[in-house]
Amino acid sequence: MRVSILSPSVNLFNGYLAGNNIGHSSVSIGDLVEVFREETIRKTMDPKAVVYEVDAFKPVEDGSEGGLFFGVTRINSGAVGKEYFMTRGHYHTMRNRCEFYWGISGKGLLILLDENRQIKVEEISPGSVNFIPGYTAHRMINTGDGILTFGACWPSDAGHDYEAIRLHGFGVRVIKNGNGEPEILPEA
Ligand code: PAN
Ligand code: ZN
Repeated sequence: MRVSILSPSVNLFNGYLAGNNIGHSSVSIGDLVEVFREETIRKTMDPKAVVYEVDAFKPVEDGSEGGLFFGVTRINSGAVGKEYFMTRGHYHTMRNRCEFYWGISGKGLLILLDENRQIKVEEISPGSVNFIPGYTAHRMINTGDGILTFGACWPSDAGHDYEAIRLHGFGVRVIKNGNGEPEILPEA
């Protein structure tokens, strides 16, 4: 029997994914209308400035049952006013679908919001693993001075629902306080 060795097309060590079935997306200041508390400040910023990028490895068809997707997100260091750069955040369209996140580089906070609007905040750092249960919206925030890079693995039929967050928010905001430390404030 002959068994051939295939080269893996995904390498996690540098936080970038490349190869077959890997898509890339980039989210800039101009895309994040009314996502940050200080919308007036956001409008004065360069709309082309990149807030985060996602590489997503989709080895099965989007929406298919039983498959998994694997992604890497890189959030730049920065803020809109005092509010740290963060992902838009979402529920999964199929609400019971779970996900793993894990830290690759940098540091940040993961905000988890369930459908009863109960909030949990978890830290993420290189090597940390966070489980996101079903029925729970998730947003990652870069509270560090460098790029926050994290991995994610989620079911291929989960889907992304951004609308519920657009309408009702996350309940909290994470800002840099006068001591340069992250502070979690209730959403105004
Ligand atoms: C992640 C996120 C990624 C970008 O792959 O999609 O970090 O965040 P937003 O989708 O909220 O813009 C994931 O949670 N997938 O399900
Ligand atoms: Zn998700």
